[in-house]
Amino acid sequence: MLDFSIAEILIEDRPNKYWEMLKQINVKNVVGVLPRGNSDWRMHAEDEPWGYLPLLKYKNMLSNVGFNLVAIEDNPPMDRIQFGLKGRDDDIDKIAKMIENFGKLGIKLWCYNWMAGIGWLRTSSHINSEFGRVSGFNIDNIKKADNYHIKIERSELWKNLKYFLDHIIPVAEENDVKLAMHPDDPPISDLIGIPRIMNSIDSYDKLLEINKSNYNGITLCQGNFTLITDDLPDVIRHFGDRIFFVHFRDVIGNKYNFTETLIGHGKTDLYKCMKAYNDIDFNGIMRVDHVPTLYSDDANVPGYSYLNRLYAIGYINGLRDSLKSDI
Ligand SMILES: [Mn+2]
Repeated sequence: MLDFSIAEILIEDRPNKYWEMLKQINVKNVVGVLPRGNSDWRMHAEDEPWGYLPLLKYKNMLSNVGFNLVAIEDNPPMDRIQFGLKGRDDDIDKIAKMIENFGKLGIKLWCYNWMAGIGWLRTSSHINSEFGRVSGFNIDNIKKADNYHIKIERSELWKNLKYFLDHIIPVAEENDVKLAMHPDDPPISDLIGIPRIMNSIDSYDKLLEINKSNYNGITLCQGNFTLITDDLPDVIRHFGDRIFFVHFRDVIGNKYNFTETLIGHGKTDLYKCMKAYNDIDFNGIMRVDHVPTLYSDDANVPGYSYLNRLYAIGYINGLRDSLKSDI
């Protein structure tokens, strides 16, 4: 049975008209980011947006509008943890505290990633396509880029990840907060001189192997996973109940050269994916991810067109309804 919750990510620091539109199409659950830019009238922003009080204020703002904050998708500073640098234990302690705060506030999922140093990357955010402006990545564009200033071996990244999980997962268990690892984006194994480790099915098997807790799980970002497998529905069945969170989007191209595209016009068979979520009784959270920017849309963040996200939410609802047993 498909008992998942459709949530939408809110990237604004205060209510806007899109939030009202989401409620009107029955989206009540939302995914948030750390309220790092939520400044007051003195332009004072929080130094530690993972602290209890900033998170409380953020959650209350959302619930005052009528939303239930079900997940946070954002990395606090993690460079020292990922690179294994001096001071990493202080940063791990901060994350432990953040997880405790999530627990106190009923935020039951944290989506994080292990993209050390650089984070997710696009080489263009304003490519014209028949569906509106889209973001894309082309590895040829970054051939002349300087290597990242820190060097690290792949094996060290794995060691540091295990060290991190062994410290944080017990805190997550105690506070009933699940961890959902987002894949490397783009899902390639080296980026500007830094190895990356979360970009294959094997690497996700290994993630689940190095810490076997039920709180150690996956963000299945379709746009990335579809670039590392030719059979995404099979991968969904393979990971089953360790998928806690789904990013519903699609791309065209390959992992070295791709653009995002309108839902239903990419390389992924979305109906078969939804059937696979049905097969595994997916009961986590699903949200729309990057979409093309539609003409006249007034969202100013590439990939987060208000109108097209509404379209994608409708698409998900339609696919889900098509699988209801009484139809
Ligand atoms: Mn994603």
